[in-house]
Amino acid sequence: MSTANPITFFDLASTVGPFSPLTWRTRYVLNYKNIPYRTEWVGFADVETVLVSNGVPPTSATKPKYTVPAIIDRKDGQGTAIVADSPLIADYLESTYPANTIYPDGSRDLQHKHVGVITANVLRPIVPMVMAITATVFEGRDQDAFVTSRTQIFGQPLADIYAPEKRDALLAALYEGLDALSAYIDENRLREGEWLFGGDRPAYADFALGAAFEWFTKVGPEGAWDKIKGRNERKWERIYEACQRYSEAQ
Ligand SMILES: N[C@@H](CCC(=O)N[C@@H](CS)C(=O)NCC(=O)O)C(=O)O
Repeated sequence: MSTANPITFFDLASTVGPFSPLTWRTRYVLNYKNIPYRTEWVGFADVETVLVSNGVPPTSATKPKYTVPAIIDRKDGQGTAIVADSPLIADYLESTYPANTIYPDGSRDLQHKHVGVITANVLRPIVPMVMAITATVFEGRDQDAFVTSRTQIFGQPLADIYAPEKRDALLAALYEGLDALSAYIDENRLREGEWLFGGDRPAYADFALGAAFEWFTKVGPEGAWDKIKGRNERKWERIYEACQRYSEAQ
């Protein structure tokens, strides 16, 4: 890898810029590690076609089989690495570009455990809150493909998932998840510093959490970020702001 041969990073094209909580993890890591890359913006309807034509492997045996983030690293004559699936990409980038570690003190397994807790307590309750709005940040056939696929996955029209009468309960579920994550962070805190999981420097779980809030701020319900950001001693606003220094989309 060199600046002449940057990594290709596949992310979703949208009218609000990058918003996927999974691709954001990869972008933060690439930026934190100062790895030259070029984003290839892919329409939602074209994910499978573009990834297959680039030789990217599937990430699942069931639909959707092909997903972003994915990367291609043409390592200047040392072979080409093609990696999909955000945890595998994190492991690949860490082992290939170890400077600015995302797994401080050999904490790889612990970081991925933390990400599991973030997924259960933050990503899961956000999902029903963002689906209908996500459809509006795609256009034309990308929007059609998103609506068709998510209506099938959820078994109901997207507007029903976040119907007005469900909103208070969905927000309460997110508050509950944030409270649980806050307690988990307080119990597991290994180091003092601005980063919730890494202390004086970011660790992978910090990026996974910042990525969840990139998602919520871009496609969450209007005003919802303002309701949650100050909770739990402002942990969520603080981590989102700390991540902004690694948020440039190249
Ligand atoms: N396990 C994968 C999941 C990635 C994923 O679900 N990506 C979504 C965007 S957030 C995607 O590419 N979906 C394509 C589709 O639904 O067709 C990872 O962690 O990278």
